[in-house]
Amino acid sequence: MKYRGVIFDLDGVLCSTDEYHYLAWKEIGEAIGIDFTRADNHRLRGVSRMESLEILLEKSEQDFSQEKKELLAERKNRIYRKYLERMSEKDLVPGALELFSELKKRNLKIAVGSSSKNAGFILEKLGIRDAFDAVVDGNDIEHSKPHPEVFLNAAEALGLEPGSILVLEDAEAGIEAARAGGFVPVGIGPAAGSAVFRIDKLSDLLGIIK
Ligand code: B16
Ligand code: MG
Repeated sequence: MKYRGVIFDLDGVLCSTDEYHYLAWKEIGEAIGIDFTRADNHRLRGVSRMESLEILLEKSEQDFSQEKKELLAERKNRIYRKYLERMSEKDLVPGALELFSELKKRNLKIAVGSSSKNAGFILEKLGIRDAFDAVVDGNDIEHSKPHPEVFLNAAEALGLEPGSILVLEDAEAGIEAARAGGFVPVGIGPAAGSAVFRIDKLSDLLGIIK
């Protein structure tokens, strides 16, 4: 078999937290006089919290000190975490558990590779914290996607070569990261334009592995 592992992105692949990010950033935008739109939010997919803030601040004419930026990012995260609190196993994307067990049956290893520092909390809420052979998230990396660090760390933890791993991503930044690390990117949803493979739903992944 050609592939030996799958790395799953979290937000946008195994669950949908986009709306929560949007509502939280919108509240921050309002506090500093910025109209933050859903189109703006789209640009934040896969990028880190501080980089997301920098994108939001492109709309502001004010200069913010590093200290103020960190306070804004913390405030956004507190709002975002309140939304995450409401999540449960029902928020796991349909077909995920079945896919994990089918992949394991076929002797593929599975990991999560997420830019989010809240990934552990989200995985717990989704009831899949122990489902993976490895979890690498925003707390474990210095460089966020499109840098490949998160996926390279996950490959190392799985003990597999990047070329033997499919990376399932919803965001262009994640597709780029996978490509840069020598992985095989699989795009899910409309955002991931330049992936090697494209799928519409999780179970379609089995058609690629065969
Ligand atoms: P946090 P992923 C990413 O998660 C999100 O797509 C992105 O929108 C967010 O800014 C980033 O995590 C950081 O999230 O504020 O929770 O650390 O798609 O890489 O799983
Ligand atoms: Mg994502």
